[in-house]
Amino acid sequence: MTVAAERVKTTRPLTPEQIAEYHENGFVIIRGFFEPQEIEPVRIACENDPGIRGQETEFADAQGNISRIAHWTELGDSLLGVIPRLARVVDASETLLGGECYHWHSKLVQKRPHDQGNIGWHQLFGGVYTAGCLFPDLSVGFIAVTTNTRENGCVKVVKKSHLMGRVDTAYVGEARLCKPERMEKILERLEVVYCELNPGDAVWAHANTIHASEGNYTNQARITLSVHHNAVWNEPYKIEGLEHRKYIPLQKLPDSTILENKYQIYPTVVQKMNADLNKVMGKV
Ligand SMILES: O=C(O)CCC(=O)C(=O)O
Repeated sequence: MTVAAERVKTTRPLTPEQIAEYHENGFVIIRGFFEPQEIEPVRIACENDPGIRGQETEFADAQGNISRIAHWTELGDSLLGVIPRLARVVDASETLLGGECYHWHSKLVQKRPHDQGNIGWHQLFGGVYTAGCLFPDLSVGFIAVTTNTRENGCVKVVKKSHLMGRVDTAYVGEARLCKPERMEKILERLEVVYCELNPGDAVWAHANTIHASEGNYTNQARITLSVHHNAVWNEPYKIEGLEHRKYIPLQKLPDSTILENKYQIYPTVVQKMNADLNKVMGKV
């Protein structure tokens, strides 16, 4: 099912305006990145994939309210193994990072109706720095599986926060977040953007872009699939015990893979995580 990487290119490249917006603001919203027919099977997998349903890590905030996260590093031929390898996804990350990238990890973050878990302010680089990555040369793509609104806990980002570099972290409850004292000052000076998305819309963000999400106060589930890629030159310098973070060349797949049903539906193998968002249980 794999296709030689050099032969596969996206038919939906980012536009020069989208690329410029990402570099200027630290994120870019890409409307209609996936067709509704491509993204609906992901929502169904959340309900039916025995690798996911019931296997999520329940991630509690300081008040004990939960979000549910399924996390995987290995990419198989299941739907959720295929999406991080799709040409449009890989090419977006490589265009924004400026060169070849590989899969770091992917997550399904679910806030079921009335799950009131807050995911506090953090940077992707906050966690991967301790994993031994020297540069903030990772990208994260948040893809809306269901409608994401402010009321149901959509991802929110601090515009231009990528320009600040790495912000010191501190544990707030079990989660390691941007230091609250500094965060308070950042929020006085920079704008917060709530990324309200329809299913299939996506947001690509820089590893230093500070982001978070609030609780779901509606009757609708909020589900987001996030795909993380690391630049090849940014492989962690300490690999012992972190073999799952090693550079493995990505086998890109054509954009048409989902619409042509060229994937297996189940199962996706997920790993338990801890509250640090970037840490798989027991290892970074
Ligand atoms: O999907 C969300 O609510 C936020 C997830 C997040 O912040 C992350 O995966 O780093």
